Amino acid sequence: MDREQQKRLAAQRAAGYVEKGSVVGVGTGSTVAYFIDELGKMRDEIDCAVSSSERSSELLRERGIRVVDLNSVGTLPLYVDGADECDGHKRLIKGGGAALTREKIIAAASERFVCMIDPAKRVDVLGKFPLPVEVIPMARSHVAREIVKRGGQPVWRDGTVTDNGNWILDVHNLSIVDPVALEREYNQIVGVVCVGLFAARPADIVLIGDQLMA
Ligand code: ABF
Repeated sequence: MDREQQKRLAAQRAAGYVEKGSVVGVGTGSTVAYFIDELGKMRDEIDCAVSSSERSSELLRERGIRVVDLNSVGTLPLYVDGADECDGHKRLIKGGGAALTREKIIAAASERFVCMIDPAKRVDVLGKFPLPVEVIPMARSHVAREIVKRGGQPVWRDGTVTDNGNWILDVHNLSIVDPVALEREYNQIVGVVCVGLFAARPADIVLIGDQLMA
């Protein structure tokens, strides 16, 4: 089964977690695009969506799904998103799609976070995928120097501006044996808006294709 079929299966399985009449938190990326397709088929059974990116908002609206601001709803019952890497403890690297900050906010505001991956993203130790870090533009060089001091190799994702008007540094050559500690450490660097480690708040359920990760 190829990667796209795996992604589509995961999205179909994730749709099964959507409660009737609920507000659904929606992530960003190509796997989420399949999930949005599934939501479109059941749009009369959901209330509306909270979206993690302008791109996902556009896809949702094209399928007739109302998109609302997170501030207008309370805690969400469900957030569904993809990831770039996932370890055996459901901790994730996210942000390849430059939507990490809003994704992390909605995940924090959701009772259940269902993450959809294809098998290639399942790793023992996070870090082969460069770790995205969203920074305030004026702080890019300062944050890069601080990351170098901590053993990382940051590369500016030149040309990418996030939906929040910020920039991204991708940190290479990491072997993240303690993702919670690294998330906390990078979060302390002045100028960092968000770290693409979802470890303090990992996924609750991980779908690898249509298989539930134990
Ligand atoms: C998004 O999903 C990003 O955090 C992550 O980079 C992306 C994975 O995208 P895809 O599903 O296209 O592989 O949430």
